[in-house]
Amino acid sequence: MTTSATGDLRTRVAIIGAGPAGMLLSHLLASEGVESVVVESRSQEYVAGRIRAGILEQSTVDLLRSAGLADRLAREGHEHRGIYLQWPHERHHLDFVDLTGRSVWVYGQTEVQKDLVAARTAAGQQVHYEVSDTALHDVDTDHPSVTFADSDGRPRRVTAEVVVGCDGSFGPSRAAVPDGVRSTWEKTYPYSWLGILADVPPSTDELIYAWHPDGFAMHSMRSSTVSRLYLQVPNGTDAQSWSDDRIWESLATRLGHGQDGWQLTPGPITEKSVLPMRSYVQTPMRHGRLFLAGDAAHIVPPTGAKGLNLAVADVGLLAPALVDLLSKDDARLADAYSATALRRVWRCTHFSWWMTTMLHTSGDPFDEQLQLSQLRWVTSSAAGATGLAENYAGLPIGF
Ligand code: RFL
Ligand code: PHB
Repeated sequence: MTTSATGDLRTRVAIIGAGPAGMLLSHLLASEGVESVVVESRSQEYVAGRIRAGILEQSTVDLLRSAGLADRLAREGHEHRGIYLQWPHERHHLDFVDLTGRSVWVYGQTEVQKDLVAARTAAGQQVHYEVSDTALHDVDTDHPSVTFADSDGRPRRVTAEVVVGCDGSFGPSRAAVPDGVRSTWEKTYPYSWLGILADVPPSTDELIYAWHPDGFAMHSMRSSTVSRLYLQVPNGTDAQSWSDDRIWESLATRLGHGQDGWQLTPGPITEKSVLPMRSYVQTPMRHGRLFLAGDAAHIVPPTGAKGLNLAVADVGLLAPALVDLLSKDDARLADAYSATALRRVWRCTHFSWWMTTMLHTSGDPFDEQLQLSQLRWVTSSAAGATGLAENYAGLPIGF
């Protein structure tokens, strides 16, 4: 990388966004000798502190391991064999290891992000935090660039051979694909999640996904002392309008406190927020020398635990494609990137929609009977259970 007297930078890959997709991409490229510069609108602490995903699928763990990023995950993550699916008076365990030979890990996105930042900091990666006015230029030429104002307000330009948009759903990259080229698909669901973090040991050994006439509820966790729980709430709900007591009472009802002696233990709530549910896909995931990865190209509702895993899968495909393109002048993987990545994106989009619509109540009694019928099938038929397990524990990278 070179820096001119005016502060302009030249690198091979300019990455917009220092979330999991952007930081993992810079790591994988560096391990193959391809340098990059990352620009991020938020502070390092803000990005690492955002409470988001909690489940890593097998292929994500495999990729982090092979990239040398899984030491703490091996020590502090918790491997789970499966999940519980339940509805009033019935709880069923789906054992993914028995069904598919694959498992999942409880390890928060906050921890993945800290591990990525530690590895990139140790390697001297250049990341510009707290930038503003990020803009993409000349992406359909072979000298694209990104301009921004650095944290002191100074205008900067990074000129690269490739720009990768890892800037999530609010970043400028997806709109840098011209209107006549891009297609978008979108669905907004008529409900949201109220999520809490609580300083209390989980009341379950593995995650519980619960259908209930009052609405969906889920019991997840972050560690042996921290629980993460969710309640279906109407769109537009203000998190602060739900008192802690009301949250624990609703969780107890929907998760079946007292059912077969199972107890939900409440505890101090340390974080409360509302998460809208949306599906979104933008195609193609490449335009000229601009590539999109992660939430910049697609959003899924969290019910299938796919958002972070899909971002990692994109980057797992994109890194070798860019190495071939830039170091070997071989464009085959780069040319195939969008179509290959979109196969998995649409699979996960369908799975996330399927889990969401199976478990959230809409108030329509006909739909409720279909949901219960589907839940009975998924938990009693080997074919139904295996289909869910295969999608949840994750398809291999490159599917
Ligand atoms: P990220 O993590 O959103 O990172 C994008 C980064 O780009 C930065 N950025 C810019 N940088 C420079 N210039 C600009 N103009 C920029 N605009 C934006 C942002 O500040 C940010 O740091 O996307 P990435 O890397 O693709 O990773 C994707 C995952 O973060 C995401 O899929 C999951 O977290 C989704 N998700 C969840 N997934 C789950 O599997 N389970 C969950 O429980 C879960 N909870 C969530 C979530 C996503 C949420 N968002 C996006 C609203 C909860 C929330 C609140
Ligand atoms: C979480 O722990 O935050 C979590 C787990 C599984 C999901 C969604 C969120 O499906």
